[in-house]
Amino acid sequence: MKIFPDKANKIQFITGDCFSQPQKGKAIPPRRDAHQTAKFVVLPIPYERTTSYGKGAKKGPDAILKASLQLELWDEEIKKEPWKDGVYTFKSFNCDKSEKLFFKTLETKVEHILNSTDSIPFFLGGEHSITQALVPPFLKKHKNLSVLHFDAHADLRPEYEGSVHNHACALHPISKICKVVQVGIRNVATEEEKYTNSGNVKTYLMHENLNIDKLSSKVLRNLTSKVYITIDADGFDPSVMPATGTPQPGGFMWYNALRFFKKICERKEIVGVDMVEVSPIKNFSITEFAAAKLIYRIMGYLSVKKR
Ligand SMILES: [Mn+2]
Repeated sequence: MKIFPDKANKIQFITGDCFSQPQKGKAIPPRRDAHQTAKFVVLPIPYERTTSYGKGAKKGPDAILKASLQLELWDEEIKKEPWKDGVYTFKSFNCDKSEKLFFKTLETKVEHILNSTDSIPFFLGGEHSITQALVPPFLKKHKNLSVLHFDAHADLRPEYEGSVHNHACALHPISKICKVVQVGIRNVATEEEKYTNSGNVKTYLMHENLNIDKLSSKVLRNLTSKVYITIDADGFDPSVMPATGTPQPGGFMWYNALRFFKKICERKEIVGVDMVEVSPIKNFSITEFAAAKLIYRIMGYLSVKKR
């Protein structure tokens, strides 16, 4: 593994290697080489420009990191402490630039991470359009990659409100360059219907796929061997993750989603994950905590696997 040259970014751990800031009374000094040896790296990306309904996605990454302080390090389902495999959290990515420059520099940053570590990156959004910059570097690194898209919305519009980088278009450019398998979908616009179940896209509508075991078998058959997972908070039922910009009734319940992700993690090689569209509601922290717990649980599913 190459040395990670990003020296400015040696920050934000809990108990040495976990994915948040030092926890009072529990902090262990990070190992010097944590960023090279960590099995997981976390990049917060507080980007928000095109949210169309509820605002606040830019506050998502910090809220998730803060909520992660409340996680028990021993995971009750995994029955071990996944953080011990090493989790390195980067400083938040600077989103304060023009749209064009933002997408270009984010892609470069991801490429840099992939070229300098073998860690599995977890990205914290931010609005869903960031996925457009996150996936292409993975396609350069991995042959036979597909994207698992967990969302209430198909996000397949070629452009929306004058921007190709609108959150409503998040998956459109990706669907042109690799296979996309969508789950949780329960909101499709007239103009994007033609992009569902067409070309590289396989769409599983939520109401037609309420049996999670059957759904996961179908999804597994459609994904390639290596998988990038993009998780929009609104893929969950709003009772699980209420704080999100464009909520929709009737999404994945907590344990169903976990069972689903566990199967995917067991059967496929997961190369990267993003968790987007958490828009914190003041004094109502369940969404960011659920997101932190989900991320830690997915790390757990991956940590019990032999790579
Ligand atoms: Mn969505």
